[in-house]
Amino acid sequence: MNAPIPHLAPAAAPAADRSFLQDVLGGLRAPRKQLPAKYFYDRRGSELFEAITRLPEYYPTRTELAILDRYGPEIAARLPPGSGLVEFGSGSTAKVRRLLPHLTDLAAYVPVDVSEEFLRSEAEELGRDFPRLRVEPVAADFTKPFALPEDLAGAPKAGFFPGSTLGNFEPEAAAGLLGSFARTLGHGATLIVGIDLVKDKAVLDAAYNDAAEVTAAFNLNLLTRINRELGADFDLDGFSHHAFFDEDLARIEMHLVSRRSQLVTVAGVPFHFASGETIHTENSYKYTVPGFRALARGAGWEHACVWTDPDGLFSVHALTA
Ligand code: AVJ
Repeated sequence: MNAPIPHLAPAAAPAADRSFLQDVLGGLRAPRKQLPAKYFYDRRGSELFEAITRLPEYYPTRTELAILDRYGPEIAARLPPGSGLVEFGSGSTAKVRRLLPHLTDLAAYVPVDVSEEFLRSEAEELGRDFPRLRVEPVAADFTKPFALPEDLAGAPKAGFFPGSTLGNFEPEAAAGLLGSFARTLGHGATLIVGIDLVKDKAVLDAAYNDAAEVTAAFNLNLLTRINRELGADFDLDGFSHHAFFDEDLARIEMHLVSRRSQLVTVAGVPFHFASGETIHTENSYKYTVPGFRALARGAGWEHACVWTDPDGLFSVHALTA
């Protein structure tokens, strides 16, 4: 048995909460404090992210949607006929809705997401809007192995991983994830992936430092979530949002900067923050088209096709296993 954790009833905490606690304690104990970006997306965090996607400075979502709209028929034609379409980390179904009108012979659409409640409600709504589509949601963390619905065993598979979510992973982990998608989907599968592209630093910095400070609220909401779910006492005024593009590593880094020397307690465990010390909360890697192609190849995927917008801001790739 684990030692009892103050402020929490371990026996009552579901497995997901326990790994949240372990990940937070582990991240704050590291010499350079960090927290996994996947925990941004509680209800409020998901709402704030939706608001980010509508900001004038945040180009990725609207650019990717424009690519899907413009090349939808071509993208859809890359999927094996009669395939089961698996979306990794589906969240909102806004993106797949752009492809579904061109995918009339799908065996099923399988949205995979950890947020079970949101997953079910989105799946139901999609089923109402596409009555001939079989929707088979799977509540799972796509970074860990999971099983596809058994009735799809005989169908060819396609994967959909939009939004440049892959950018949240270090290149080595990103390659590992692409490899695990290949194993989940099987031989002959197609994977459609959205990848944000390297561009002018000023454009990237602005996208993560919006004037309305929605990204700052999104970043700080992680502390609010930790306070509420893990019995912590982060002072929200004691931390500020910091995001910048590192040109050498080709990634945006987001941090929460301690504005003073302070002590914070998480589930009874004290953590000291020096003034100016940061918690690294997110990486968002950007790729060139050849750079992404090389990453995909190294993970066992053949690069079949790429679509971009006229300004070269964002890319959608078709890969085959
Ligand atoms: C959802 C990971 C693609 O990295 O651009 C947006 C998350 N973070 N603004 C991104 C995010 C800050 C987003 N991804």
